[in-house]
Amino acid sequence: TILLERSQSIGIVTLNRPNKLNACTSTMHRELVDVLEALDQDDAVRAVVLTGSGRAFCAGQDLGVTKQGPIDYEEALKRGYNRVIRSLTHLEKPVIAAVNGVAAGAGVALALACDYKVAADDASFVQAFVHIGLVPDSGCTWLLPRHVGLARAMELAMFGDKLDANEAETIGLINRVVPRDTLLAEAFEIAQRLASLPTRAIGLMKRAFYDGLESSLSDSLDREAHIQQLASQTADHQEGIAAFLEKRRPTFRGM
Ligand code: LHQ
Repeated sequence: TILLERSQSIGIVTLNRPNKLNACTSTMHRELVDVLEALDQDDAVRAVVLTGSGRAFCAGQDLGVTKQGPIDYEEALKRGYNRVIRSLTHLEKPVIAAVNGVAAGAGVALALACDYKVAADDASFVQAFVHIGLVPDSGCTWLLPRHVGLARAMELAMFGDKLDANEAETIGLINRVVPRDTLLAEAFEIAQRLASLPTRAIGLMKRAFYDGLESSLSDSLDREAHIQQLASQTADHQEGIAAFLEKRRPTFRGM
């Protein structure tokens, strides 16, 4: 249900249940966590793209499984979605969401947990939870207001209206909208650009931003100092300084 392709230094992860609009099952969660952990460990990979096959990005939880009997939602979330969201946000490399179509429910969370979001012009975003009497989960209550502010987040969650890609860009839910036919090429180009940057520094800044969102300015200052110390020990920092002094472009190797 998850495809992994490596191309140059990019890992391309594809949610692959197109006839169910890539709605998530527990198998899919397990595979996704395994793939993301493998990419995190793989030094040859310096950026990751997450996309969906077919006409949707991800329709959230597979509602069909409710027919097989009652689900313990708390368990399903803790074992499934929560681990996926942590794998994305803890991955110390840039992750690009290439949103190829509708993202609904937890599918929106998958995109929000990525570090850069590019969407096809016909993609859309819907906080579908309210339509089935549920509340936003999979990190949406944390991620959504941090992207679009509390007023918009509450509005999207309460009404559950579909937001098109251009509106999503305008309110800061995503970074960029591109023509549908060029989505994967654009996402790959963004990934390549990010992969040519100092990967360790990007991984560390990602950690610092997430931690910073949950702590005081004073604690953030101390944490930045510590994280900067780690960044300063990388070969890419030495290369950056050398290139500056020699008035040439740096060649970062991601270490
Ligand atoms: C689907 C689904 C789907 C199964 C489309 N499941 N088949 C986590 C843990 C535990 C519990 C609860 O919640 C969560 C987190 C969540 O994510 S809750 C939110 C779950 N997701 C939704 O409520 C979204 C439901 N889907 C929709 O609202 C629409 O399908 C969207 C807006 C995604 C797309 O609409 P359309 O483009 O009009 O497509 P469609 O509705 O015709 O769907 C196409 C097919 O995909 C259809 O199957 P069929 O056999 O008739 O062709 C749908 O039944 C199926 N599908 N979403 N989540």
